[in-house]
Amino acid sequence: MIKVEAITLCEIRMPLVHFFETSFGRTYHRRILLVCLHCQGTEAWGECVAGEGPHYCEESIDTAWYVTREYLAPAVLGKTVDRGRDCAPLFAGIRGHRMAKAAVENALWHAESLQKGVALWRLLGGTRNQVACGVSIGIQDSVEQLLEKIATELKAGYQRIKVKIKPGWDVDVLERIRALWPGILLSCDANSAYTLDDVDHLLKLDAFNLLMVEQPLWNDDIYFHARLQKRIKTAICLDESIHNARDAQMAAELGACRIMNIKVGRVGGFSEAIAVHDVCKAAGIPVWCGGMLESGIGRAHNLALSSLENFTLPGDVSASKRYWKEDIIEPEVLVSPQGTVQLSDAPGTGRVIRKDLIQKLTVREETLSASSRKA
Ligand code: OSB
Ligand code: MG
Repeated sequence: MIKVEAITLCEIRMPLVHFFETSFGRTYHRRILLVCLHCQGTEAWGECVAGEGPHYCEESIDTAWYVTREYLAPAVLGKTVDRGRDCAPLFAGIRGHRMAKAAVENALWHAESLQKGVALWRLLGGTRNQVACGVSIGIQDSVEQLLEKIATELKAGYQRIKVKIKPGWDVDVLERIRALWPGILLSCDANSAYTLDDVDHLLKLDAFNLLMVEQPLWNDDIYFHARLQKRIKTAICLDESIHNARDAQMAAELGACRIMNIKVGRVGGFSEAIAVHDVCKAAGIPVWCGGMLESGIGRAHNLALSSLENFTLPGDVSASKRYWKEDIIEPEVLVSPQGTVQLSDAPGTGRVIRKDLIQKLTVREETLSASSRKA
């Protein structure tokens, strides 16, 4: 039994070690909403992966703060639940805001794993304690800089390189990469930067033996990706357009992709992420875990999810030090020279939350309790 007595919302500001650029813009620092549930002596944490603005999806850290404070926290405060899985039904009357919901739900799963004294990855139904890691490399100021970054990550042992593309930074860039590394596992991510007018151009990607091209078309589209997948040989991977298990089923039935990326924030929490995983497994579609430039809390949750059976491709789950000078968990996420992360059997995520450091990074904080809401 988990009783949620109080919830602390905490916004931290963390500068990135290196800027991260996608087809929708460049990020130099992250504003991250952390959610801490206070449950009879247990403190459980979740991370909201929404960005600073509504660019990857409709949510932002400020919409997430608002909806958590006004709707999600009141839905769980003072409630007693048995399991993290029981969280989603409490939010049934609240539409959308999946990243905000995921932070609360995932914290409840964390609470459950701590209370039961089991590893979170086992609670989620994971079957492997070693996770394969790839990296996502943003658009750089020059191709030379990108090639240098790829060389560094390959030397570190990462098993798959993904590069961000957009019109004007695509075919020529991939040509330069393949000239140096003809055999590496390579993919690209357009973050919805193209339209059907670009199909002939997108077909040129078939020359590069890519593992996949991620979300080439509109963020809210499945149907036209199916039309494109009929023409392009490279496997399409959907990211932005998959919000739940029904979307995954539709994409599978339409043939809109041959690979899927699962981000627990994008689908609203661990229970829906597991449901998407199961749909893909039944449809024969391999999945991998996406990343959203998470701090250690979200990073550890992504690793736990990646232990499920059908996560057979390397995920965007990489070391803390690629993003942060100092991460807010201890030990931070370390990647082996073989490009893997070892999952621990300790309760929860096997990491200590560095509350001292969180305190230093905090720019706003508010604690809500069942009694304060009634006032
Ligand atoms: O599409 O995967 C994406 C970051 C922000 C928004 C969208 C995406 C990304 C990444 C980051 O690729 C991957 C990571 O966290 O390492
Ligand atoms: Mg993506």
